[in-house]
Amino acid sequence: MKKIFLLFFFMVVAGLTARAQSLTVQAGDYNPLISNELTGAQKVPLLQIEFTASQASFTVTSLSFRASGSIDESIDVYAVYLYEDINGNGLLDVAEQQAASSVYFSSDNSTAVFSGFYLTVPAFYPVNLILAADFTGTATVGENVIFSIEDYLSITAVQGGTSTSAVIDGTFPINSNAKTISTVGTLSATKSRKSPGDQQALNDVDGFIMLELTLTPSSCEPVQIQSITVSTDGTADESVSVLVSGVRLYYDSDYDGAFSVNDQSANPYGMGFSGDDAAVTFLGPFTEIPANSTVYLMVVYDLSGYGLDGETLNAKIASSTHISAKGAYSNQFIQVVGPPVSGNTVTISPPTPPPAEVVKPEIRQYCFVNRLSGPAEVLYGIWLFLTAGILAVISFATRT
Ligand SMILES: [Ca+2]
Ligand SMILES: [Ca+2]
Ligand SMILES: [Ca+2]
Ligand SMILES: [Ca+2]
Repeated sequence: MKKIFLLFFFMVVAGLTARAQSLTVQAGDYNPLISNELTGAQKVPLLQIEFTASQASFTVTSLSFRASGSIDESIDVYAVYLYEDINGNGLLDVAEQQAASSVYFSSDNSTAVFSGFYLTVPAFYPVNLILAADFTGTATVGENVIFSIEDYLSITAVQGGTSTSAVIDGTFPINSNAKTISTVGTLSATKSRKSPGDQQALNDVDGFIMLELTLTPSSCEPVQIQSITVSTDGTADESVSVLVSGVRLYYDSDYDGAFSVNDQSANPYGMGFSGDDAAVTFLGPFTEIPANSTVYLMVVYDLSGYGLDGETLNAKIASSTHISAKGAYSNQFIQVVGPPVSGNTVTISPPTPPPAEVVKPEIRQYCFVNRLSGPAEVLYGIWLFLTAGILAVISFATRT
C-alpha cells in the first residue's frame, strides 16, 4: 500500500514538473500597434513575439506565420524577416540582428516558414523576436495585411540540449495588428520600456522623470507633432506641489530613461498646472520625426517643496486627441494610436534633512604661537615657556 502511494506521489510530481517545463509564446508587451504603411516600405515591424521558459531552457528551431488580409502577400510582400529584439522594445534597433534567414510568401494568404535556426530561450529570461516585412510597392492604398502564428504547431522547439519536443503554451492565434497601405501616416505613441515604475520623489526635486513616451511615425511620411497635452490626477494639488513652469519635455536621446548630457529640451519653455488635476498643453511645432523611426520623449516635473508627505503625482496622455500630429507630406492631421498612456505613481516624500552636524571632540592645542585664546591658556603658555627655559638653562649648566 505504501509503495503504491509513493509511486502515485512520484507520478504526480513528475507530471507537475513536466507540465511546468513548457515554453510560453505570446505577443510581446511592446507589440507594434495598427498603422498605415507605405506600399514600398522596408523593414516594417509587424509583430513582437515573446518566448518565456519556465525552469528549463529551450531551443526554438522553426516558426511559421500565416498571412491574411486583402494584399496578395506573394506579390506585394518582398520578404519577411525575423529579428531578435534584444532590448525588448518592439522596435528594430541598429544593433539587432536577424535570428533566421528571410523568407517569402508563395501565394496569397499562405504560410511562410522560418526554419533551420537555433534560438535559445533560457529559463526565466524572456526572449523577444520581431517579424518585419519589406513591401514591394505593388499593393494599393486601402489594402491591408495581418500576420499570425496560427497554433502551437507553428512553433518547433526542443528542451535545451535534448531532442525532446517542447510543450508549447499560449493562446492562439497570435495576431499582428493590421497594417494598412496608405500615403497618409500614423503615429504610434506608447509608454516607453524605459518609463520609470512607481517611485518616491523628494518634494523639492528638480527634473523628476514622470513618464517616457515612445513616438514612432509609420513608414508613410515624417511626422511633426503640433501639440501635446499632459494630464494628471494624483492626490496632490499639482498647482501647489509642482513649480510654475515646472512641467518640461526632454528627448531621451540615448534611450536610457534618465537625463544624459546630450538629452535636449523638446520645448523651449516649461508649463505649470493652473489647478488641482489640471492639464497643460505644449504647443509646438516640435522637431519633425522621420518616417519609420523613433524618438523617446520624457515628461519631467520640478517640484516646489510644498507637496505633502504621501501625496501622489502622475503624468498621462489621457487620449489620442491629446497628441496632435501632422504628416509632413500629406500636410494632414494624422491618426495617433496608443493613448491613453499613463506614467506610474510618484509618491512625495519630505526632503532629506541635512546631515546632522558632526560634533568633533575639542582637541586642545597648547602651542601658544597659534592658540592663545583665554587668560588661563596665556598663563599656561607662559608657564610652559618658563619651564622649558629653566630646563634648558639647567641642562646647559649641567653640561658645562
Ligand atoms: Ca492576402
Ligand atoms: Ca528592439
Ligand atoms: Ca538619456
Ligand atoms: Ca491632483
